[in-house]
Amino acid sequence: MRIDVVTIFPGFFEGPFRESLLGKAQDAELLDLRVHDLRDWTQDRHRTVDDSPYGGGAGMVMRADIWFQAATSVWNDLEPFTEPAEDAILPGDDARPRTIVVTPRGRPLDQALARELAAEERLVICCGRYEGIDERVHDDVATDEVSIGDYVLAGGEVAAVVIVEAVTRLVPGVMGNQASGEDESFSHGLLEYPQYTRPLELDGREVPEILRSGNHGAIDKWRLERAQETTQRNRPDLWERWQAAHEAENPPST
Ligand code: JEB
Repeated sequence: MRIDVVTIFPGFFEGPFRESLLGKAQDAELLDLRVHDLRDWTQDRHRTVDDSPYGGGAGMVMRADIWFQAATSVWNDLEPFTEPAEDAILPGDDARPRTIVVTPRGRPLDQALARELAAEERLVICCGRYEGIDERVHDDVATDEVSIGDYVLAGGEVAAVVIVEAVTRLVPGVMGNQASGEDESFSHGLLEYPQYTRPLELDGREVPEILRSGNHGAIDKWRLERAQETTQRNRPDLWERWQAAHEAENPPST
């Protein structure tokens, strides 16, 4: 899988994309992560990417023309200022790869969307700053608008790292183990059960007796009950959905 990220802060991704699993996946050529500096597509002395909003208002907006040039180069694998060929992919074309603009007004990222994106051969992620990006980029560069949650960040870079991590861990062979990242929280609709390892006792705090009993039926039952408890307490929204999906096994109590 190839992922291109376009940003005015390319240095931001150096750590996250080189560390641990992502670095190893790139060495193994399972992943091709490329980060591009949006300012490479500017022409002026100050490498300007923003301007004041039409209609007035606070702050600055990222210019559509710079984003159109950058996206066209990235889609067609061209250097900045290279003229696209006759048959090149252009803004608005149906043939463009999934191109995500991260924005607080996007589709909320969840495991279903991560799975959908992990099935793509190529992704492009566009990171805005300031008050956001000219709407024409949302219209004709983006195929997808994605948000990582209901809080306001200062820009799209952190959101891009989150999306890359959630997506790439689902690409076969990228995770350290071979469990393919899919038998965990959210895959079965409940939060994960608590986990323990050695030491057995830590300053008087013991690992629950049942996990050492060897009774796998009882262990499964205990884990399900703990998962149900934490889901009910921390995520009433998920709990309602899970209960609805399991009505048959869990008949309403009187
Ligand atoms: C993503 C961004 C900004 C109004 C004021 C300031 C580009 N879940 C999320 N929260 N915030 C963002 C996001 C995602 N994905 C996000 C891109 C940009 C915030 N800002 C700051 C946006 N709108 C600029």
